[in-house]
Amino acid sequence: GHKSGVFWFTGLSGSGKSTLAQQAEKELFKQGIRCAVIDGDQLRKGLNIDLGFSEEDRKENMRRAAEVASMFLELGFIVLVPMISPSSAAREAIRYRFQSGEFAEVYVQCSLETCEQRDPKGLYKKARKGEIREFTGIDAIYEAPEHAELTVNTEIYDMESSVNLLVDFVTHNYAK
Ligand code: GGZ
Repeated sequence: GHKSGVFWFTGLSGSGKSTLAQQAEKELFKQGIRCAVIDGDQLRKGLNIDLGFSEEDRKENMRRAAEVASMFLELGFIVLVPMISPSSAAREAIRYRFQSGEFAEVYVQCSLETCEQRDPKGLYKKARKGEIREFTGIDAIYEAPEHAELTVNTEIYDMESSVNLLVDFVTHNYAK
């Protein structure tokens, strides 16, 4: 096992990545595991405020998040990174930034249809009306992972079960 690791959550907007990461962080903390959440949406309010949603900017967004994650990893943390990360190639580049035993891709799976129904921030509605452009799943591509270490389907499982699945995966494979 390992004492720390980076868990890179990929999935559509509204798939539940941020909620899953936040709740898992709470649970891992309760179990005495040092844990940090580096949220793409949050980074975009500060460190990544200069970035938009072009392919290049998303890639840079991911690169910076990976660098921050790496710093926490070196400090011995379990690092959860919820970030859409729509491009398979960009995710592979991130994977190779880390050693094999310290990185895992977590696919937060949920159909576009359900994410669009949830639409917690009304962004899909805006994207459909053309008020937001390059929106993932609408007019920007999302490439689902084919070899994620863990898939959490938030469409089939409720948040509590999804959190349990993730926490078990982390504690059994990494936080030993
Ligand atoms: C995708 C967008 C966009 C566009 C704004 N495309 O679900 P949210 O609302 O709360 O979080 C999403 C966030 C996406 O940031 P990430 O850093 O995770 O994306 S990426 O990895 O692709 O760089 C979404 C909101 O920002 N949002 N415009 N055009 N999501």
